[in-house]
Amino acid sequence: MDQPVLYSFRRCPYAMRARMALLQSGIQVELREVVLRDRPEHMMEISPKGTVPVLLLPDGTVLEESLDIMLWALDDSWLVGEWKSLIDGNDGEFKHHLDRYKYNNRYENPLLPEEHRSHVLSFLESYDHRLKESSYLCSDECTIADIALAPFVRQFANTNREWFDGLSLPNLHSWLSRMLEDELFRNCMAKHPQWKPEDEPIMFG
Ligand SMILES: N[C@@H](CCC(=O)N[C@@H](CS)C(=O)NCC(=O)O)C(=O)O
Repeated sequence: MDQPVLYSFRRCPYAMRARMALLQSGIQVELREVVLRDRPEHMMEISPKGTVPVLLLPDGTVLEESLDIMLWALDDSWLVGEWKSLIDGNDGEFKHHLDRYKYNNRYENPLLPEEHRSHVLSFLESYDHRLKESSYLCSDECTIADIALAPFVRQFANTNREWFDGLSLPNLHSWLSRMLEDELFRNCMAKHPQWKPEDEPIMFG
């Protein structure tokens, strides 16, 4: 195996951030598109927890957390400011409320969807505040925090686009549009059929 192998799922926000980081770094990987209800045997062998993304390196190392894949792909110039606490907040509280807002009936004893939405809103207000100071979350350049958070803010926005667009958060709106219109995001959203072991490799990057 000469190239890393990435098990990915196009619509997964964790996989999106990993694909963006890999594209940004210019590292080419073999992309294997996963359908979550029909996960490949090989992926489950190397990463029994069964989540995507998973990156298998040529030396056999397995990276099974999107943040580890981003940190492996990006050089230190991408780690700026409070990137770690922003990602922790996103992957923790933000994601918790996003899921319960979007898929409220899948959870036992959730708050009302609107209450979960309000919790997410307080994060968005703090992002908007930051984006008043700089073009991106931690600096005037795009950094790891922007790549890591944008797919989740996008998912929240798309849950009720009209409501999101009506918020008075101009800096956040402009940031999200810039992130989603960027080539990096558009290229990371290319469509691929479900991977089968007998397929010719699809190279990504
Ligand atoms: N902490 C993991 C989370 C990855 C994750 O939860 N991915 C979802 C898809 S968006 C998944 O694979 N879920 C497994 C399932 O739904 O069974 C990471 O950052 O990579």
